[in-house]
Amino acid sequence: MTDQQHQGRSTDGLEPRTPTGAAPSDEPESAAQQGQFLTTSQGARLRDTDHSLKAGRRGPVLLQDHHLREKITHFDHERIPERAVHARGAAAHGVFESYGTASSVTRAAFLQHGAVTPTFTRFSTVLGSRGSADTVRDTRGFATKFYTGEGTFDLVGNNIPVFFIQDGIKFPDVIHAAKPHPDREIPQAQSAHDTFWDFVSLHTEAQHHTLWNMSDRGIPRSFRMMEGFGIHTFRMENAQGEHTLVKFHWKPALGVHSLTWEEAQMVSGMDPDFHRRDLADAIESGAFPQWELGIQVLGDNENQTFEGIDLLDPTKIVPEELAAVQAVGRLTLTRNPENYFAETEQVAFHPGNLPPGIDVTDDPLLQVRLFSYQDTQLTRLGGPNWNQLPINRPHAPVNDMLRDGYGEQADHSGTAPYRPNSLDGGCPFTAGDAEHAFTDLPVRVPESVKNRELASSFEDHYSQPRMFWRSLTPVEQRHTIAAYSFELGKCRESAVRRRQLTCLARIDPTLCQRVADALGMEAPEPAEPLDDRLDPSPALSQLGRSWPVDGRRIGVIVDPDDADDGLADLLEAVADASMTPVLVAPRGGTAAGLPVDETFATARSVEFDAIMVGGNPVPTEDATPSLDQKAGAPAAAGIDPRLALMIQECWRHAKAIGAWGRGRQVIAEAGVQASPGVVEDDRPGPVLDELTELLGAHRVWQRFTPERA
Ligand code: HDD
Repeated sequence: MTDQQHQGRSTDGLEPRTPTGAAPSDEPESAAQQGQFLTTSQGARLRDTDHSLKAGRRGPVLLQDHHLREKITHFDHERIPERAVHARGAAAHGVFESYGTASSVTRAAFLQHGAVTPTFTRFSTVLGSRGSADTVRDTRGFATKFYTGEGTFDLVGNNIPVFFIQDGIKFPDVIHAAKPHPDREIPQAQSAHDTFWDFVSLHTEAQHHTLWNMSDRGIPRSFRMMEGFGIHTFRMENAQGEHTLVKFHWKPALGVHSLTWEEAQMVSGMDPDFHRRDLADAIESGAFPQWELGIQVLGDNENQTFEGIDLLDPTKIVPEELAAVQAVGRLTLTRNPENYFAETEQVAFHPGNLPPGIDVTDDPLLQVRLFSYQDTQLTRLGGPNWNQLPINRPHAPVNDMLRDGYGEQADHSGTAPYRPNSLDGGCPFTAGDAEHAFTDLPVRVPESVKNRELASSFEDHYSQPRMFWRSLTPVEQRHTIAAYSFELGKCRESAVRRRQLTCLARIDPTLCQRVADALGMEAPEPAEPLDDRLDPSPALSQLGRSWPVDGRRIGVIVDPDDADDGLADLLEAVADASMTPVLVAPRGGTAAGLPVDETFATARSVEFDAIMVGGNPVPTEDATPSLDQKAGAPAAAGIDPRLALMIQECWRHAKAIGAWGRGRQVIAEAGVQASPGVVEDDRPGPVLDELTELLGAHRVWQRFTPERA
């Protein structure tokens, strides 16, 4: 029998459908600022919306004013509870194109050859409130909704492949420890405080995730330059009914890149929306962010282990050198949301949104998540009908028997919302495999007794952090040492610091010693021998490869009174290389007839991936020498101190610096000598070519000396 749910639908080209099957275009027009006249919510045209109805010009406001009451009441209820975690986020619509390479392991239609599926992806920080800064040290959420023709698939992952805890029952505990202290509600969006380090040093399963957080992964340069991970092991089923265990990976086309800690802190102050802006700007400019979705195919076995690694333990990875990540499709983010609240805020993900061919495993973290996400929306989105919000509507036809409740938008027809029935034609029918039904895979549950325990393999908390540490290059290790030194330096309780040092001793003695030195404490000996059972995994390092430079921002600094016609060619060449030129001058207006984008009063080095200096602008009256002194930079004779600061910061952050013409003298006066990553020429063209080459590696890594992390 054919199920009505699958008539005439394919995976691609789908439109959102309401529970009654109505497309959004059938709905009343909800977009504002479009019609000719302003109306009430009931459609009555308004004569005035600026004055309340009063008893006389100077008299009291009348309760009778129904427009006033509607306007104020609606405003009073505009806010909804922010997410308990991942409150701050940015999102984009996109499209997922399947390569078909996963068809041997899954029957999911959206992973078959040529399938094209609309998507919505939301990136987030975990700890901060909705208004917190983007560039804090934190894990980033990476959640994608695939609106497949067989039902929505939500891949709700992070940019770090392991999680803090092994059993979801501890989630409230780790979040209570990491969120601001309950008395003063500080610090905001930070892990650098006592309760966080108290928790992770007591629950040592968290050490692996924490080490990733302290590495450069905790401060991404851009959402577009992050990996994503499904973290848990999932189970797939193919058309022949065979099962496979898999782990999901997102690989960014632009590579994985990070800020330096000083940059991250500066950006938090000068542009708290840095990542949000970067994502929206890139999409708007046509530099569409892309990721390849890959899977590690791990075979299914009774123990659910791979090379001795417990696949049900979400604090463990499977190194790519042991199981290659196989590309199965490509995600391209193509469209910014039109309304932040309606889309980015109201989108609701749920790891239990699974299409036929993909199922969960018994990972105890995932199992608890299956309850939590459904539940949290009841408070956050005000009732059980949040799936009817436009952004959450499946694109597959829905024919459920859920009825009524707050926020019900569907006008369900029929008299018998139960099955079987004899009054509504007995419909709807249930589907079998042939009609693409979702199947709970018939996996054998090992005979056991009820208990509150984990398998003994979950007790290994150190072999993988040690592997991660040993996989980092020296410069990445130095950044990590600096991060621990900062975070533990913010802890007031010496017992907490000492306990965390005992954890570091089991990861690596040098790491422990260097952090202890920074804290002025004694480094403890490891309580157990170091666990070297896993070889380093070079894939875990961010360095050593070259990547496309699309969307990188190049600050072009000129003297507007001395700029020539070549400037237009230079800006065009930057854009032709898929990067964004930003024209910077001491003052606004134009330079060589081109609009100045940023002035010395608004621009700061951290906005740019590289700079090119092409002139020596005369210091203006509003130049602030104190800025120069604050950064401890030597006073530079004859150049604007804000420009000197910009050049010196770029130098400190190991960014490529280019100079042509009179700009060569400027960078020299700012204290920048000929050295790797400093490109000089008489003409801007060759400078740009070399800068572009250097940007492929993201930074001039040689510039980070052992002393300067
Ligand atoms: Fe979670 C949101 C990722 C464990 C409970 N989580 C949330 C979001 C992401 C993750 C990306 C934001 C989704 C969005 O943009 O709307 N969470 C993870 C990952 C985990 C994880 C990768 C482990 C592998 N989460 C986890 C556990 C629990 C939760 C164990 C509860 C027991 N998560 C929630 C939540 C949130 C949430 C409180 C807040 C808002 C929401 O769900 O919709 O229910």
